[in-house]
Amino acid sequence: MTRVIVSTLLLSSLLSPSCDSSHATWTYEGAISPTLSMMDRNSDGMVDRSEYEAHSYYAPAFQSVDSNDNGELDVNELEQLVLSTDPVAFDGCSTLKPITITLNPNVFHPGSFSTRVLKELFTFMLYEVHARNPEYPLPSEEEIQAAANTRTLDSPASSAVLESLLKAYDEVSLSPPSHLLAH
Ligand SMILES: [Ca+2]
Ligand SMILES: [Ca+2]
Repeated sequence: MTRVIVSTLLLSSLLSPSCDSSHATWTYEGAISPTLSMMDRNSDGMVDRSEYEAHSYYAPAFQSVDSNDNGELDVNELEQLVLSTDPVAFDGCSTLKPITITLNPNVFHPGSFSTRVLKELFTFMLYEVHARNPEYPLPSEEEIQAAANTRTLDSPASSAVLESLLKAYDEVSLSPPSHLLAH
């Protein structure tokens, strides 16, 4: 094993323009070498089937990784394994699952900064009321968007939405955001 590490370091040094090992060129072999060293329990510089299977978990079967079919894995075969395999597989976890979170389209929307801030404020307030009382009638998506499009809290459309939301907060016994109480 020591021989492999040394030869890898030598290789890295040879590849480095400065020939200074502290600035050795990054190589796949160099990156994989510590992994091979860790798996190589009998320190013969190769990873045999039992050494591989002690760590492989859900990784591909040994024979599919042993591309030259000599019963042992060298650093290049391990490199190809890493490059072709989802890293999660090495952690003993199941393979990656599809994302199941559905993004709320109300949270991400185009428009100017002021429009977005107003829409987020109104939408936040709407969700707070809705969480407390799903039956309570609230401004529609269109009303909120129209108010946000005015880009100001003092516009008639925004004032109407805000007023109805503040009334809703009061009626479902919620405290509204304190900076809105002056309005
Ligand atoms: Ca070995
Ligand atoms: Ca092999």
